Amino acid sequence: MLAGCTPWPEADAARYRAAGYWTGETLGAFLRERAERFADRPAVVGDGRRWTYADLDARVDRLATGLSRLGLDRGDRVVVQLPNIPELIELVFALFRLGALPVYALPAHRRSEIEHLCTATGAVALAVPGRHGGFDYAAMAAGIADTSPALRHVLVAGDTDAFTALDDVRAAEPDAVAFIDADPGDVAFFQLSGGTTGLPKLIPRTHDDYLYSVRASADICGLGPETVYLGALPLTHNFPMSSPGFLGVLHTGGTIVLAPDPSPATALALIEAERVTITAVVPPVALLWLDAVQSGAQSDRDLSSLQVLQVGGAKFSREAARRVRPLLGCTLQQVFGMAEGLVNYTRLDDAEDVVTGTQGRPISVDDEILVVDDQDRPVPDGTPGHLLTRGPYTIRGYYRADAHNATAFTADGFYRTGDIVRRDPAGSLVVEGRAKDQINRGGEKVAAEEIENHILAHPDVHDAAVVAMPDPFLGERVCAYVIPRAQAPAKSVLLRFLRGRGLAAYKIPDRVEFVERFPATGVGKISKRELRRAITAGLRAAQAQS
Ligand code: OOB
Repeated sequence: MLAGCTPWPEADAARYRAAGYWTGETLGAFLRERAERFADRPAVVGDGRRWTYADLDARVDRLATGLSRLGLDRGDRVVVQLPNIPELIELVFALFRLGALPVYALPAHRRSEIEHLCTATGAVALAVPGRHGGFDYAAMAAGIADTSPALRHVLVAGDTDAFTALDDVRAAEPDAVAFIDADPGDVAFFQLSGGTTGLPKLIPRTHDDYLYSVRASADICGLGPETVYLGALPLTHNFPMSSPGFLGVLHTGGTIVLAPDPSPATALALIEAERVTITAVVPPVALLWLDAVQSGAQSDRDLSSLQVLQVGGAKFSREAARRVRPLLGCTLQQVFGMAEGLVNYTRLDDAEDVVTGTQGRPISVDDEILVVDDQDRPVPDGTPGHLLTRGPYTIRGYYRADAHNATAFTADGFYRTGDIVRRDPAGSLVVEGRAKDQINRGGEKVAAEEIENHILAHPDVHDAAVVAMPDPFLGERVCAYVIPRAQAPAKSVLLRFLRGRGLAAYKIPDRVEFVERFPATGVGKISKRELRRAITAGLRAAQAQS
C-alpha cells in the first residue's frame, strides 16, 4: 500500500476477499466494463451535454492519453476542484486509467484549503473551473502554483489564457499503451476529512474497499438501468459520489443528471424535465425543497418520477422527515455516513417511524459497531455513547498522520467517529450529538481548531474558541468567542481578515463574541460546553425579546 497509509491486517483483508466484498475490480476497469455493457444508454446529462456510456468511455481514453502525454503518471496526485459538470466525471476516470490519484476538493474551498491539499499530497496538478459561481478559480490557482513546489500543471475546465485548458489536453485519438492496471488493494484517491484538527486530514480509499461500498449501496438503494440520479450536492463529496452517488449509478447502468446548484428552482425543474428517480441532499436543502412546494413557489412541478429522497450529512429532524412523503410524494431515506468509511441507511421498506426517527443501519453485516462510554466500555442498547467502527470499507488510518492516528483509532483498529449515538434494539442508529470539536453547518464540517488558528493569527487577538450555535435552518452555525488584546478589533475587520486568509466561506464565523475570559472546566481547560450553553441562552433571550 502507498507509503503513509495504514493497510488492513492481512487476516481481515483475506476475510473481506473471501466474503466477496473485495473483488479486485479497479475504478479504471470499472467504467470500461460498464461502457461495454451499457454502451448506448445515457450516462451523463449536464451543462447542455448528453453522453452515453460509450461517449464517456471514449472521452476518458482520449483525456487519459492527453494527460499521459503531459507527463502525468501512475501514483501522481491531482487535486480535483471541479463543480458538477460532465468533465468532472471524465477527468476522474481518466486519472484512474493512468493510475493517478484524485484528491477531492469542494468548490467552496479557497486558497487556504487548496494550498494545504496540494502540499500535503505533493500534487503535480490542480484542476479547476475558470470562473464559476462568481469566483475566479484560475486566479486562485495562480497564487497556489507559486507556493506549491510539486505543482506542474493547472488544468482548467473552460477557457484560459494562463493555464492548460482540458479541451486542449484531450488527444484526438487514444493511445492504447497509456493505460495501466492499478493494484485494486492500493489507494485509488483521497477524500478530505471533516476534521477536528488545525489542518484537514486526508483519507486514502482503495479500489477494493470503495467499490464494495458502491455496489452494496446501489443494491440497498434499489438502483438499476432505469435509475435517473440528480447530482445536486457537489459530486466530489463522498455522499453524492458513492452513497450510492454517481458511481453507484454508473455501476448499474443508470443516468446521472448534473444540477449546477441545489436550489428548488434549479433542482425541482430538473427532476421534472429529466424524470429523476432519486437524489441526495443535506437537511437545509431538503427544508428549502419542502418549503418551496408547501408555499406554492414550486407546487406546479411534476415530481411524480421521484421515488427516493436521500437526506444525510447532518441530523434531519423528525418533524422535517415527516413532511417528505406528503409534500414530495416519495420515500425518504436517511443516510448517516462519513468519508472515512461507514455508511448507514434507512432501508426503503423500513416502517415509517424507523425512516423518520433513525439514521439507519450499516451497509454490511461485517461493519462492526461499538457504542461505548468515555472508558471505551460498551453501553447497553438505548444508551447514548461514542460510536466506534471497523469494517470492510472503513479506513485504518489517515494519510501521513501517525500521531493523530494514535488517538483517532483504537489499538485494534476501530475508527473513533466522534459521533454520539444510541442503538435501538433493531440495530438502527440514532445520532444524539457529537464529542468531536467540530461544527456541522448544514452538512458542511468546520474543525474548530482550524478556525481558531486563523483567528489567533490576528495581531489584536489574545485567544479564540470556536463553538457551534443552534440554527433552525442549518442546524448549527459557527460562533467565535474571542479574547482581544488591549484593543479589540472591530468585528467587521476581523471577518475581513479571515476572508483575506483564503478560507471557504462556510468556515467564516457567523457570529463573533468578545469576552474577557473563557469559562474553565474543573481541570482548567476552556469549557466549550459552557460557551455553547451561553450562546444558546443568548440567542433564546434575543428571540424572546423580538
Ligand atoms: C458525510 O461525510 P463527512 O465525512 O462529510 O462527515 C461525516 C460526519 C459524521 O461523522 C457525522 O458527524 C455527520 O457527518 N453526519 C451526520 C449524518 N450524516 C453525517 N450526522 C447526523 N445525521 C446524519 N444523517 O457527511 C456523509 C458521507 C457519506 C454519506 C452521507 C454523509
